[in-house]
Amino acid sequence: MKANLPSCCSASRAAAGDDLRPDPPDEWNRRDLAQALPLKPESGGGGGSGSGMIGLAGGAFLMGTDDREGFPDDGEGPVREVTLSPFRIASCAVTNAEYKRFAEATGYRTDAEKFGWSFVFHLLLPEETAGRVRQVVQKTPWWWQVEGACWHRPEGPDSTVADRLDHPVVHVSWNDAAAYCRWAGKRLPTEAEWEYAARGGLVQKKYPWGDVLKPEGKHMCNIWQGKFPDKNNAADGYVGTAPVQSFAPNGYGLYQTSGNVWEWCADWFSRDHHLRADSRDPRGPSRGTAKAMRGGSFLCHRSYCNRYRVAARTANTPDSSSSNVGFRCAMDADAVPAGPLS
Ligand SMILES: [Cu+2]
Repeated sequence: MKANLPSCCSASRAAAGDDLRPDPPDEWNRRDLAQALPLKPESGGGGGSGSGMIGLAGGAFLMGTDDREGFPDDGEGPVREVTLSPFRIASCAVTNAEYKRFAEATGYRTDAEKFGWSFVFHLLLPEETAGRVRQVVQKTPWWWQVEGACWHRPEGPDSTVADRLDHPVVHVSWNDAAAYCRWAGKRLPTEAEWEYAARGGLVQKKYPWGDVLKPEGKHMCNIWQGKFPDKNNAADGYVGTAPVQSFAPNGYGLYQTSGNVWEWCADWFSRDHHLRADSRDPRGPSRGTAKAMRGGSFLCHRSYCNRYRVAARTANTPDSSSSNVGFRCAMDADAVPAGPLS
């Protein structure tokens, strides 16, 4: 199956097969890559209690954008009024520590574990693992298919999340995210809920904090600095993921709704469903081939995809996973969380 998706931001399992090409492009100097690695942030390795749920009142808000910087083809516009019921949403993306508790409690195996591989962004790979990679995605050759990569071995067999327990879990598919939410008595946010929460109470601003990417030169999120895809100078402090509570939260108390990791939403992705959808608690089309993701990731760069804007969207098939996609949980306002995470 060939899914017609905005594809630069994360790699799809649908691309595995004919779209994969046998070799990483040799123009990428391995020495540069190796130098980039020590820039990966160290973390306290703490528990990373990202599960705090924030109650939001809902009501009417302006969703989408007609911004000239936006991507009309992604269905970002037009701006329309959407009305939401009250709901709750997590202040942070689900951490490795939290996902570990889930996996240990249930024995759940993620799609990446079942397939035996996941897509890793090339700069994150240790030299030795990189040497074993035989497949990269043809059109987006920074995505390398790494055998053994999964949420607890994010760069393949020789890696671990032990020093990143407070980072967002990655290499989780939509299926894996939904399974976690079910276990926790929660659910994924709808795209409308996600965007309402990510805007943090601001009206039609480009980012969760306003219209200026770096107010007074200050980095507000974990995205790409440098030349994509081979030189990330990590001016914001991070080459890969950052701990979930890095950078200042938005007006509603949500961390990192721009950058760090893409976040799965409940909805099937459609470029135009919202043109004819109900404006009250919209849930996306009833079927589709790819699930919506929001927020952009540590790989987003203005020159390339500029999808860390709060109205930006992308999508991937529900079984796809990569090193820059995670999720945060939501709940109905009156629901009671289950399990040890409550
Ligand atoms: Cu992107």
